[in-house]
Amino acid sequence: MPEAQRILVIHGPNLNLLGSREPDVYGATTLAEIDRALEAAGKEAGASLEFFQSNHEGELVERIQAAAGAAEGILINPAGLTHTSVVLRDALLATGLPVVEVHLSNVHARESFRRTSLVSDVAVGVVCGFGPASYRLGLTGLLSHLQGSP
Ligand code: CA2
Repeated sequence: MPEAQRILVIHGPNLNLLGSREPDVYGATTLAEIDRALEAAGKEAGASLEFFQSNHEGELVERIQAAAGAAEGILINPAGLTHTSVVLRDALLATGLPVVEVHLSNVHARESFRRTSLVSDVAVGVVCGFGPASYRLGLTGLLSHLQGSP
């Protein structure tokens, strides 16, 4: 049996609030529910997933740094840090790992500042606008990238 692909799933600041506030924008699904569904999808596809959420930029950087050599890819919703964080971008680049950026909302259909991402150009792909399904679609894309599909 081939080794499971190890994927680190990162959730940025405030995503711990999912399901409890602003359901009109971000839906009613909690982060734990998203993780559970993603874990099942990963298992089905032969991947083992690790999950990490933090509201602190430095903690996110440290977890990303630790993924180098310990994971094959990173699936990340950088949340608000998408639009501002050079340090998160630098940490992702430094791992040398393929990164897929995901967003629940369609960031292009909202305020103009959300159209800027400091992560997108260092990612192999970006998925946004499909609610929790963005994560599953992003995982499928990341795994197919790892298998060498164009
Ligand atoms: O659509 C996404 O997934 C975002 O990454 C979510 C970020 C936002 O800053 C990005 O532009 C797009 C916000 C995450 C905050 O999540 C909350 C969830 C529930 C209640 C309040 C905030």
